[in-house]
Amino acid sequence: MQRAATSVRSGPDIPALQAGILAGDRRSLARAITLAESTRADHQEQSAALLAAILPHAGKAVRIGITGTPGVGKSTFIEAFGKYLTGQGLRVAVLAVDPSSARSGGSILGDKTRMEELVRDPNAFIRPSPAGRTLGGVARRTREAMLLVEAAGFDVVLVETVGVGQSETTVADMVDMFMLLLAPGGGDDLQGIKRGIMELADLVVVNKADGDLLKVARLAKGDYAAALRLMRPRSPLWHPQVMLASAVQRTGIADIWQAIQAYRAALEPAGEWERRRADQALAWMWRELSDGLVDELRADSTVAARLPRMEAEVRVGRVTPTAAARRLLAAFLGLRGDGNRPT
Ligand SMILES: Nc1nc2c(ncn2[C@@H]2O[C@H](COP(=O)(O)OP(=O)(O)O)[C@@H](O)[C@H]2O)c(=O)[nH]1
Ligand SMILES: [Mg+2]
Repeated sequence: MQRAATSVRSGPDIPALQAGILAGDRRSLARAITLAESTRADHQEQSAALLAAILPHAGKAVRIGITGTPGVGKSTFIEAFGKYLTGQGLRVAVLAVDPSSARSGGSILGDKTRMEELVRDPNAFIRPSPAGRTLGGVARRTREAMLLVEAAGFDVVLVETVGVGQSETTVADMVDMFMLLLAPGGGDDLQGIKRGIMELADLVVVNKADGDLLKVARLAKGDYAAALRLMRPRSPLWHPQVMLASAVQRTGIADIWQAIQAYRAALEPAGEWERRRADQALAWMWRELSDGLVDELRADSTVAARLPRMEAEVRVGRVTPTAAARRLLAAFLGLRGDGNRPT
């Protein structure tokens, strides 16, 4: 279908989208995120141009990752915390990284029934996890959405994830502060939470510290604090804290925001806040580079022709994985026209 001659190409008007985002227009923002999530090559190109244009206006938000096993109260907490923040006059965006959502058909944020107030709040913006086959793909789009919401003037970005594969590490790598939500009780077995996730946490929140659970929540807080003291802190400037909260009764919420401010005050003057972001940006570039190279390699016909046999030989142990990788790389590079194409 051809458009009228006045339109350069079918697709969104990028300068208009850019202006809309910078003016804080939610529809422009939503459309820009949809564009970033599209897998169409022309959309990706337009999205890249838009992201480059808004980049100087991004980076001003506090980026907070939130993780915890299903049922611990993440959605309820985000509702309470988000409403607290908008009550402080801040604008809050909620994003998610959930690589399982494509398979299960529903994102962790798809269920917005626990965020009824926040959904209707004009100072909040909630975006479910993008669908994607790989964690890398889902994470890339969430990172881009984060830049877009920042350019649109949001002050706090909450990135939610659940313990699916490597998703916590991925989210920890894109935020300033990583928060782990735990339920009271189960202090001894850490409720199946892997030690590695505990090590990523800058802040541990024992949720559901209310009613009959309050006593056991206090005990759990002590257990978790003891466990954290045995771990190496991520930064010498900050020792991860354990705090109590009730997302339902909305207690402990202000203290958590205060702890986040204290964390920032500890890291920022020393330059560590910015250094972390710089490291994250560089790591992102390298991930894009390796993803891009692997995509090119897989799309290469010479490599594609050799791949099945090579994989079979690696499977049965006739060729070592290293040797197979080297041969496939050589086949790939041989195609790049250096006259050194292996036979
Ligand atoms: N008692 C109590 N229940 C809570 C609290 N936060 C969440 N819940 C309940 O825990 C269940 C799971 O909450 P939800 O927010 O959906 O958890 P998620 O799966 O981590 O997003 C729901 O029944 C909530 O009402 C809390 O602070 N106190
Ligand atoms: Mg939830």
